[in-house]
Amino acid sequence: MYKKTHLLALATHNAHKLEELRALCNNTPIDIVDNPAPDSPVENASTFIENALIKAKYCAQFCSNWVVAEDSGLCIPALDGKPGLESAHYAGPQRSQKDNIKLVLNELKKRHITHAPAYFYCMLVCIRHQRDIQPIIAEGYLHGSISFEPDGVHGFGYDPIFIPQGQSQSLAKLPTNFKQQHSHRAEAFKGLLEKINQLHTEK
Ligand code: ITT
Repeated sequence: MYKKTHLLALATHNAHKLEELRALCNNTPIDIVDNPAPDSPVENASTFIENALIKAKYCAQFCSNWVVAEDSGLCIPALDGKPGLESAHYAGPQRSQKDNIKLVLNELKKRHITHAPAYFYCMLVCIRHQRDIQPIIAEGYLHGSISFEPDGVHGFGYDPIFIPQGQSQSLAKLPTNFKQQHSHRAEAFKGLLEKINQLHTEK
């Protein structure tokens, strides 16, 4: 059993993110507790990092732990980077993830695009308290392309239409440990962990 020395609160209401980040904490000194905030702040910034900080600072009001938040999305250059920051609600505030996928595929078809490179991006921020002026930050990418036939049941969001570079199946079809090793979230988490460890060895 790995000794857990850092207990971080995760500022998300997305159960899939929580599950993926918890799994990434295996064999690390980090453990993640549920979001103590009763609701979510408005994410109205124009960059991933600012939105992640909005979530982290909001959550930090409700606990004394260090807080981690992440803002992520699918970016498709052929759609000028969309859904991007709007990934969670691309088809509208009340629409499902299936509607989001449908809209992405329709937008590509409308432009007669048959091959669409794309990438997932994840920005992770960690703050020690609400007024932390030096947030610890790390980012991650997963490159690939869009599949026009949604397929698979693993994961969440756009996983059924995203084929990682070098693979022939969607993220939702690949074994779940693929994301644990290669995802944008996994890369960002590794970076964050290195920085947190560094802080502790510098002390
Ligand atoms: P919180 O703000 O509560 O963390 P959220 O889902 O609203 O949850 P974001 O605003 O960061 O989070 O939006 C991220 C969206 O990007 C997410 O809802 C998916 O649509 C998409 N996304 C991010 N990572 C993904 C992944 O690993 N697989 C599939 N889709 C992903």
